[in-house]
Amino acid sequence: MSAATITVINGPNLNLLGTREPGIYGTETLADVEARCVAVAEELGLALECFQGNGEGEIIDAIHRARGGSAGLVVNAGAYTHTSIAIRDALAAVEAPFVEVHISNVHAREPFRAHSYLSDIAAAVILGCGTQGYDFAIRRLAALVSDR
Ligand code: CA2
Repeated sequence: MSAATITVINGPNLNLLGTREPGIYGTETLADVEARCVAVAEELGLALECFQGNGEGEIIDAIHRARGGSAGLVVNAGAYTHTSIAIRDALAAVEAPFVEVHISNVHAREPFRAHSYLSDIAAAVILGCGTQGYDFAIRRLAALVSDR
């Protein structure tokens, strides 16, 4: 049997990780984060696919591609978290669970970051753990997938 696949989706501006605002987002680049996700998935016997997009439509297309093929998703939709009913609808159409991740503690920032269109349909939400949140999310999905 082939390994279950976890899909990691990062939204707008997360390609800039490690280049600016280290006090909020840390010093790791997106490539560093994705490499760590691959290592964690390998440790857990999972396959991993990563996607980053700056546009709402391309993120929705990536979520659609995960339908059927992916056992679970890690989603940091960036600022679209706070605005996008379309990304919410795409995630609601995926049978597999998703874990919402934010590198920063959005509740300790501007009030407009406190609302998420995704949290109430997420299997779990991880906030303010830095880029380690992706690691936690994959481990949580591994537990959820093995329970199915
Ligand atoms: O804390 C998070 O992970 C966020 O999803 C990051 C988004 C922000 O809009 C959300 O409210 C919270 C922004 C990502 C921007 O990433 C950058 C990384 C480095 C330099 C500049 C932006």
